Amino acid sequence: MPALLQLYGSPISTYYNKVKIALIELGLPFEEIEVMPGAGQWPDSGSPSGKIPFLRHGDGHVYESQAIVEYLEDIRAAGSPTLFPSEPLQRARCRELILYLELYLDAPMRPVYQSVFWGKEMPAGQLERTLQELEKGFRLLLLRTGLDPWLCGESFSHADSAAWVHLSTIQWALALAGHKTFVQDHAPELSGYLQRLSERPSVIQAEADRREASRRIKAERNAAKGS
Ligand SMILES: N[C@@H](CCC(=O)N[C@@H](CS)C(=O)NCC(=O)O)C(=O)O
Repeated sequence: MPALLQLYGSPISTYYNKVKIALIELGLPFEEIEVMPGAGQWPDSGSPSGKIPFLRHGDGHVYESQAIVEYLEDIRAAGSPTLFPSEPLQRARCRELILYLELYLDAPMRPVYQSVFWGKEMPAGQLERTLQELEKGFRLLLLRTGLDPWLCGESFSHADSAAWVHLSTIQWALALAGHKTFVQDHAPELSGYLQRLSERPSVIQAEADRREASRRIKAERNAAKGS
């Protein structure tokens, strides 16, 4: 029997959910093993960078979400669903859109996440700098997609799982930072697309698990504070 795919990380993590949505969409059976960043020692129980997610498959490990989803494509059975377009230039555009999301939208948000989700102090002027960078990120993304109806055309692709985790988290964090309508105001084209994504069964499942894990982790933290 082939080894089961084991996804390590936390359902509250954006990059973990990018991979999880891909696994569900590809119809690959997998097991989830909950670990927080830096929780384990590489190579036995952690990743070289300390980051999550990572994948274990038999005796092998794959680190970095993009390497993981490309591995999933490499091992899927011939004729089974794929999350990459078949035409090479469209495949390249799909990978390009993932990079836009990760480099020009997620990366500038990191200091804001640290502040609104983890209570760290934000350097002076950081929010304004992030908002400027986001405007550029949205411009790049929208220059290269017609949202017709998905990011890379007619079929849901790896770019869409990345888009959901990053865009929904950006919206949530900006609402907490007092900019609830920023995405709507600066990239109104994304509203219908985000609605479509939120109705996708793979996204509904990942979101339900994220909410549940988030509630549990918060309760554990509060209990630890009280003890
Ligand atoms: N480039 C990595 C990014 C993964 C990442 O940043 N994961 C976050 C959780 S969403 C993490 O582990 N953060 C802890 C850290 O930065 O040390 C990937 O694509 O897997």
